[in-house]
Amino acid sequence: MNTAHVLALSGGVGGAKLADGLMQAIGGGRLTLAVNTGDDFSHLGLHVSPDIDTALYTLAGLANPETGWGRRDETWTFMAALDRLGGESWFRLGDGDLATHVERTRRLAAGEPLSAIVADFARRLGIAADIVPMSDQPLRTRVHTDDGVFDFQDYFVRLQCRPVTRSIEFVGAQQARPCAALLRALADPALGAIVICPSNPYLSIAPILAVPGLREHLRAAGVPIVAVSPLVGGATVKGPTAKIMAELGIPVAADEIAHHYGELLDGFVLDVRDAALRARIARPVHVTDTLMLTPVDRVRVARETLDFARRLRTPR
Ligand code: FO1
Repeated sequence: MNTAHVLALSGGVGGAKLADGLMQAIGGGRLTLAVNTGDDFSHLGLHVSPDIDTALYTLAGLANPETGWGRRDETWTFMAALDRLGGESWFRLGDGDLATHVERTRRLAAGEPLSAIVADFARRLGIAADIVPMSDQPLRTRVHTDDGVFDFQDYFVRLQCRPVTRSIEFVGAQQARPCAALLRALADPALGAIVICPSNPYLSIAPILAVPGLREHLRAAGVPIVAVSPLVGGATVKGPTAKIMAELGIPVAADEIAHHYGELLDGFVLDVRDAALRARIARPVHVTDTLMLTPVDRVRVARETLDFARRLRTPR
């Protein structure tokens, strides 16, 4: 198998960590990172793309190591001033981060597609990977809960994922098309593997797969598709994956994640703490320590994932 070009699908923090490891693991190769934009929203008049920005900051070495989102060494003068004026301060925009949202909003209003803006930001931040939104059309994740229906950031940040989830909707999915740069990556003869990062399968990867035709394009690429489990020892490293699974009536276990991806997958990377579930997974499994606490862990998990994909026979 060729690892000259790897395509990874990612949500926010967990996905960006593996993408960072993949970038180093492929050396001189190419990484295309297709990122969820279902979390995007308009806030204070600005277009905010949280998962795209987490990818940009992580791959540029600018990410806040404590939160995983936002920028390191950030200052909060804007937020403090806004708070003082009684403005909306539940979603925290740091001073440096604010520049990203202001400039993106200006360029979108001038008619540029999101993908072109993100590609330019990545180039200016010195990122070698191609970071692409899954789609240039708006697709918005909406969470149906016992307390009502919420836009994603309302549910995730303002309500801290407290309401009990009943279902998840991707508004605008039928009008969305896969981003052209993503389709180009899938048609690249040098493409050797597709990696589904350990992001929330229901909130972060599902919106990507909800873009009509994308699943078929992924399969048609004819390269191994492997997912890295977001569950470690039956629990979530960060975020509400386990909570949402329980609320949706899905047993909180890594084999259920492999089952959820189903036919799309050729292989599954399972955490060593969940090794007992191996026999319940209908696809080849690689067992390893998937926790990415350090930069060294990121590269190790990425290398093992690519080696595993390389060992899989090219599917169908
Ligand atoms: N997450 C929070 O929990 N609280 C915040 O105030 C917050 C602000 C924020 C600002 C910019 C940005 O790009 C991301 C931000 N996030 C914040 C993270 C983010 O909204 C979520 O982690 C993702 O949408 C889920 O992947």
